[in-house]
Amino acid sequence: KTQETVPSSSGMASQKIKVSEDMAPSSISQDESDIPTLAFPSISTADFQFDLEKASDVIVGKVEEFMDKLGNARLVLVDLTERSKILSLVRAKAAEKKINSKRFFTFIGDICQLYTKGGLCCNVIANAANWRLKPGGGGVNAAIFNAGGPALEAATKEQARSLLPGNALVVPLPSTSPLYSKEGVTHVIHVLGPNMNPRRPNCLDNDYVKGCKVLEDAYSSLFKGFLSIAN
Ligand code: AR6
Repeated sequence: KTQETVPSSSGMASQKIKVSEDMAPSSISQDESDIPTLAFPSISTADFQFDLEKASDVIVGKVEEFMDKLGNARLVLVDLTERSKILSLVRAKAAEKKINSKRFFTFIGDICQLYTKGGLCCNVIANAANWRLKPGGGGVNAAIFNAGGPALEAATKEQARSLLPGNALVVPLPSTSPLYSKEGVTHVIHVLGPNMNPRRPNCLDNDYVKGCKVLEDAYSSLFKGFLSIAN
């Protein structure tokens, strides 16, 4: 592997240096693949138009709550670009709360190519889903269903046909899915967050009391789902 295949920018500078200079990439993937790791996007903050300040408070609060249940597992918040406002907000708030950066960090990249493009081993990825658990619709949902292929769609249908806001659904990925064979992802966890977009179903009309509660429930369900398969 060349320099280009290691994380182009992983929120934590120290991690970047470690991956690119201190260790041989092959030994990294070996060591890292033993660590249960959940990569998750920021639920509800793009198409569902949830306020970023409020969402970052919820994310950091929930991560903090689950920290001592993690064991050696890791949580990684992912977004596509280094200009991601949600990643900056979460990084700053996590640092303020002195959250262990080995157990929780941010990462820039496509959640469907974390291993092949970013050198980051994540055995579980979360999806910001729609209530019908349908492929398409843009955002990270379209990307994950696309990368997961028909095997992900079939495995999802086997588990459930719909999801209520604030809930998560753990889907074991068949080894025929490219996400499994290429990226090492064994489970996808679909999460349905609160919606503030009037053009999408179940819009909460800016009710952030309810919205924050639903977003908290969504992350609780996600992290509990992850822990149920991590250890
Ligand atoms: N890798 C990593 N992060 C991504 C990727 C990716 N490939 N694509 C988007 N993000 P969104 P929502 C980030 O809109 O707001 C869908 O149509 C993105 O920058 O995907 O919960 C579903 O079908 C943002 O930070 O999810 C639902 O109807 C985060 O992922 C609806 O959108 C979430 O953005 C859900 O809306």
